[in-house]
Amino acid sequence: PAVSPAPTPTVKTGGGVSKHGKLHVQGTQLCDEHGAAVELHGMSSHGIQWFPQYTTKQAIANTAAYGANLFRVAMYTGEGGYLSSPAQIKKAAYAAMDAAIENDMYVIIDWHVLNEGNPNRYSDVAKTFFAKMAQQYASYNNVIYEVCNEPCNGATWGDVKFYASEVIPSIRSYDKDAVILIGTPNWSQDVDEAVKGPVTGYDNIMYTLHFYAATNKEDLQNKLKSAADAGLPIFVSEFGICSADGNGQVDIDSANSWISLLDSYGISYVCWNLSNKDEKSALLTPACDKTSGFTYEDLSDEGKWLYGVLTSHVTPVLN
Ligand code: IDC
Repeated sequence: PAVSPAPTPTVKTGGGVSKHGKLHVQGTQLCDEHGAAVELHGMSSHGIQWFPQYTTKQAIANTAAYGANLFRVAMYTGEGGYLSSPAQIKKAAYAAMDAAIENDMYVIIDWHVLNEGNPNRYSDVAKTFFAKMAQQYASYNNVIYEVCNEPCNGATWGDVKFYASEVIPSIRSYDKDAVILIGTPNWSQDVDEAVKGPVTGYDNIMYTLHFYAATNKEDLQNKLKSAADAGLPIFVSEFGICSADGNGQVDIDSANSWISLLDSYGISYVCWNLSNKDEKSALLTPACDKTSGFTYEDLSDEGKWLYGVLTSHVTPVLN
């Protein structure tokens, strides 16, 4: 099917770590080492316990060629993820991060809390994990820490704040200033809660908002606007353009209105997910069995749309 063109971006920021260097947060805005506002764009892996084949250097290079300067490593805690096989999953996460780093990209290590609901349930494990991660990667400007994907099932902002107060020090004991992303309640939608009592005492903290364009429209956009206007630094570390279940139908009009909004606020965004799983939120078609060297025809509806968005923000390397 035809995919309508992406909106004209208001911010054009391409270029990877060698161009932008160490990131920091100034007010609500993510900035680069030279003090310029920067937007990071890219794709998220699917769960690395299921689709590690799309986290290789070549697979990620393909996303960079589309104009992405960020890759997110979704390390599920549940569903066969880190909690059940820590050694194996940690190895997969390190491999994915190293692959992104070799491509000169920023990389998010995402502690993908989902069905666990309240991140405090496994905060001891998280603390140990993030301390090791920070120890390993503190000298790289590439790494962004996402301490909990989506608090849900009744986890409150108070719960998340408590969790953050436990986990942030283990990162900061090795990495003094890398950007840290904190999830918000209700599947990372309630940025209005974070606005009422942001985490204090640390620099370079941002709060995540996640949306799925066919499900989340004006209400959530208004939440984003109010929170950003009130001074909350927001990062869209995950979004899709289909329904929130990762399937259903893509909604291109809603997707485009989200991108225009994010661009107007200079907010960075990461699209879910780089895989060929038979679901609408997968960026590759189920028929594509390549794990790199993807062509336009290999892209799903969401993939083609994202290609338009990414290439409109930078001068593409590929055609
Ligand atoms: C979905 C995947 C799907 C998988 C499911 C369960 O697309 O293949 O079976 O997780 O783990 C999120 C989550 C993200 C979800 C995605 C779509 O962060 O893990 O992925 N979603 O449901 N939040 C809102 C939507």
